[in-house]
Amino acid sequence: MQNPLENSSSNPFEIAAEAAAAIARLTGVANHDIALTLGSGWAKAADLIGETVATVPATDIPGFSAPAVAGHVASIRSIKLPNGKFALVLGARTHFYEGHGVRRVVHGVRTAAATGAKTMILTNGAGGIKETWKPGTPVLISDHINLTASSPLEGATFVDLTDLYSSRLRAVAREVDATLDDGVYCQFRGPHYETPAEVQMAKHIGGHIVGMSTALEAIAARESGMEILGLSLITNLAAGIQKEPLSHAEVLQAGKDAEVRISALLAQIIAKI
Ligand code: 8IG
Repeated sequence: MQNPLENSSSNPFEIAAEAAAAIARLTGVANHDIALTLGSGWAKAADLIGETVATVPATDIPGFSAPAVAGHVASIRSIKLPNGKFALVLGARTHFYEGHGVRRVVHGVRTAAATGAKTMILTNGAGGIKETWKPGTPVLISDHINLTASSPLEGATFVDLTDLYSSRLRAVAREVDATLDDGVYCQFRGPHYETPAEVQMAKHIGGHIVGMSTALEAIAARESGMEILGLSLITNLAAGIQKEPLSHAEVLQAGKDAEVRISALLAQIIAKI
């Protein structure tokens, strides 16, 4: 079945509205207040933030499809928070490197906005450039550099990206954990990791974190009027910063080791939003 988002004559916002309607029908929750995309290492957090009301396979919702990478879960969950609000958890992220186009990459964010979510929490597993960060360190994203040469915005849509990663929400996160460091996230296309020279480039242009997601999603979230919190789990030091070669297995292991701490962190942040 062809994904409707890959048909250039379709309207991505209409498909997001259809997806939101399907989520309302399949979860029984008419509107969501906050949405989360859980990247590598963050999946367990969903269990801690509240009571899961419904779990829906992402493939039952217009515009979504099965994920390409082991360790990413293809489901959408509705969670009732202790304060009575509802969180939409997007476990299925489409990455830009999959080559399905940027509309598919940001469909989860646009769907979240169409369900009523006013806050978008974007999490990821990423490489760290700051040598003081050990694998397993969560950091706040303070800003990004989009190195994909792409944008989710179509036509002459000029969107301001000042304070894209909300300073208010970063302050909320620091009320929970005052030791949280922050950094500028560089989104590369991937799926290869960077060369050490590319990591040095990222460092020289002001980057601290390297990854393959989040920036395009944040742009779409801002376009949709949501307030954004970005969190990276540093699962490895970026190529050349660490002496050993990078491996996906190591990345998954670092995520597992940090899971309990970062899940609790995220749950406590959400309780304060
Ligand atoms: I996890 O070192 C993870 N994702 N681009 N570089 C890039 N993406 C990543 C990395 C990394 N680690």
